[in-house]
Amino acid sequence: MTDRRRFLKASVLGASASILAWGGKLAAGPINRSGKLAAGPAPRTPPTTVARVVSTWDFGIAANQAAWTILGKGGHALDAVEFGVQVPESDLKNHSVGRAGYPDRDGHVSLDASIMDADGNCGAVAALEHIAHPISVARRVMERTPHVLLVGEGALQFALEQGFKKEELLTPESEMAWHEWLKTAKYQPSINSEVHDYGKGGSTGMPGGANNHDTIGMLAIDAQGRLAGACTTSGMAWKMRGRVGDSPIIGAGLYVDGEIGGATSTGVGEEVIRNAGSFLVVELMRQGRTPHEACKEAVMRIVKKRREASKTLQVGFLALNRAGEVGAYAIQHGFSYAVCDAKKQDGLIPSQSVYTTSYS
Ligand code: SD4
Repeated sequence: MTDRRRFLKASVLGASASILAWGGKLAAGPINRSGKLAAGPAPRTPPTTVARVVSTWDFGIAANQAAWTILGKGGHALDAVEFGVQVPESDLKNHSVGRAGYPDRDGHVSLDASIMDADGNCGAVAALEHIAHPISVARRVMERTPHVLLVGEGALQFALEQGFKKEELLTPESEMAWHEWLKTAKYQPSINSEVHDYGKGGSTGMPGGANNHDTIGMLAIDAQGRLAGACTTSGMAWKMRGRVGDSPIIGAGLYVDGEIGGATSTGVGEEVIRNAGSFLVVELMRQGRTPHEACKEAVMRIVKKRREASKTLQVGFLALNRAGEVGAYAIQHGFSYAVCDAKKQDGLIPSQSVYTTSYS
């Protein structure tokens, strides 16, 4: 690099840093040589003022309805997503999110969650134990700490300092399922476990309950056009102690950009992390793809890299752009997403997928 180019690069970085320090609101565009903000590419879609909330899987219907109690009254998207995903976090029949989530292979229920708003504010917790609403702890991380992600003991300590109650999250039913699993201790993530009856074993033959993974990811846009997202899970059942999935990783399980839209994911988190999945979906929307096209491309990246493995694993993406358009795509048949707005509060839409054979 020539001295002149080095100098120009340094000036640009310097200008950028001083704008950030000043706290001014950055426009979409890059910073030009004079240090002024240049106009960036215009977002493809105009913002909507029609409130809408979407979330993963059929348990998203009830979660959306809770979110709608806030959105429908003109409330803030961030409050709506936090309140909405608390529904599956509290549901004792749901063994993949919050209380009653299936434990890791050593019997500990450990939870992952993240939350993000349109301005890039975000917070997350990972491997958090004993707290029934990890999404609310994630929001506190966002609003009351200088950090983005707290994990394990530190996350628990912070939650307790914030007044959250320490609880036993392993229910007798989940404990029984874990003991059943210990008989073989075979770790085998199942596809679309959420669509089976809770706790009945399902067609995967997993002892004590088929739903060994399924996450709620929720995206909302409120009547003022503000976007927000939340994602919460107990992760893969019987996972290794300390394992963290995509859900609390900003850019993997969740990403929101107020100029473009938001995305969230469900399925085998390792595959989503490898591809920075939700960030990728939002960036593809920035380049002009619809939410559906962006989700499909993100899924295809995984499939291309993992052609054999992808035949037996599930990953699904769900996206909402700032115009209120919704899209989704999954590797396997069986992924669905719930959509709620002023017209219809209990919509459930089957996602398109790469493979059409149902393994569930
Ligand atoms: C994880 N992505 O921990 C989560 C699990 C999940 O549908 O979404 N299951 O990897």
